[in-house]
Amino acid sequence: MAHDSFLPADDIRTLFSESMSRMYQQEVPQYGTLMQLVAEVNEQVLAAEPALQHQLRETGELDRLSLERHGAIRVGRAAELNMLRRIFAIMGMHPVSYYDLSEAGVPVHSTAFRPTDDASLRRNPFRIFTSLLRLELIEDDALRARAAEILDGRDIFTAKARVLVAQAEAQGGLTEEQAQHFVAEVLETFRWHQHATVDLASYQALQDAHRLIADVVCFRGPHINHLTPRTLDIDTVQQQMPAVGITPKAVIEGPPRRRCPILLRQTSFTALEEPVRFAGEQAGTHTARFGEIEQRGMALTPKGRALYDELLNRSRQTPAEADNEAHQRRLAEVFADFPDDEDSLRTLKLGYFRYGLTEAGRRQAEREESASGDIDTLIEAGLIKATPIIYEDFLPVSAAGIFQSNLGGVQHQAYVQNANQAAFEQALGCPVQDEFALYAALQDDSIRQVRQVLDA
Ligand code: OOG
Ligand code: NI
Repeated sequence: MAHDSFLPADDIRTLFSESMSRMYQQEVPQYGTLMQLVAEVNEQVLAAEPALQHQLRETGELDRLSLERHGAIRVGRAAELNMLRRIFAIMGMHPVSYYDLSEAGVPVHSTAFRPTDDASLRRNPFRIFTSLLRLELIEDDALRARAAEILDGRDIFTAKARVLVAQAEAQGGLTEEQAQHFVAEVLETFRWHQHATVDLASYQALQDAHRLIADVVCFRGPHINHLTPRTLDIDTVQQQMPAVGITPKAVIEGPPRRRCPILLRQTSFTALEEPVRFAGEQAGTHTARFGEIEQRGMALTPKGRALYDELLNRSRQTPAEADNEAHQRRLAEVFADFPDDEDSLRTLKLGYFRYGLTEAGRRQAEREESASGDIDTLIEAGLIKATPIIYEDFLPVSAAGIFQSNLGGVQHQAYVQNANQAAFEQALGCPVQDEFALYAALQDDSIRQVRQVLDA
């Protein structure tokens, strides 16, 4: 079959993220309310900042502004994770980074499936933060065996989804019609199931070991547990959530508000208690699903990330602040040590930048005069400009904060056994990509391109 009769992976991802959003807004009406609030606040920001509006229009981001940027699921077995890798690959989403959450008392390790090249990120950066339960962290032998047995008895994928995945792999893509079927079948895996697969007593035993274990083990599938639209002003949305009847988690995770935003700030409304039918028709409830928002800034180099981690640790040395305003004030004080102007961030090599021609640079290139000097000289000469590369990944401390506030806020101690990237990759069926290498490649490519055009 001719290659051009296939729907591009980017378009399949968009079909998927849009279908998922529709499904989740129906399943969790509060999420629809959050989406509305986010869209309203984004409108207000754009009205107040015409320059930002102009910039977002130029970069083609205005249309998809308030739409989902990521979601998250948790699976129980290696084979489930492995199949997800194949499914997400068809949508142009590949595993980037390894996150060890056991350190924060959550018995999972994770990756983010996301587009990795510039053009695809621009089309639709939708990602799925995907966690694999670490059964070996369940201490009680009998309970661990029972959990494994329950998980072995389920298939979270439809038979048709399996057929379509095999077909996509064999053909090298899917036609539009096949892609529509594929997305509909894959969506089934993320659907909420009101009927648990176990009785109330089994649920309770798993819940007592860790709420997350019960969430992963007791249902037919790994229901999408949140979706996350992009906000232009996370502080305002956090503040306004109660007014629209939704309860925000206590604090915004990540760095404080800054002139030059770095990495990722995120917050959520706390997970809902939802009615569940257990085996034997016993009634009960389960708390897992929520809505989140995110605001992204510049990707940091390993040096910048080390400084971020150091300052974040410093801010956590005293007991947590009860409210977000106090938390943000403390963060801002500590992060005064993190340079907050683009020039310093770039020249100190704390952040990644994309280099492009200025108007003057373009004119010079047209005249076919060659320029000389290193990047800094070319910037000083006004021929090229640097713009921050946006962070596309996640932060383990923030992720742990999101997990925790949606697991009833109970803090668990760190597990003694920790990171096991090799076991994760074995389950996944391939290595995860290194996020720093991806950002460095984007930066280096942009440098190579301007140099070539300027003949510098
Ligand atoms: C995932 C929590 C992590 C984020 O945005 O950091 C996450 C989960 O609760 O399963 O989504
Ligand atoms: Ni999230």
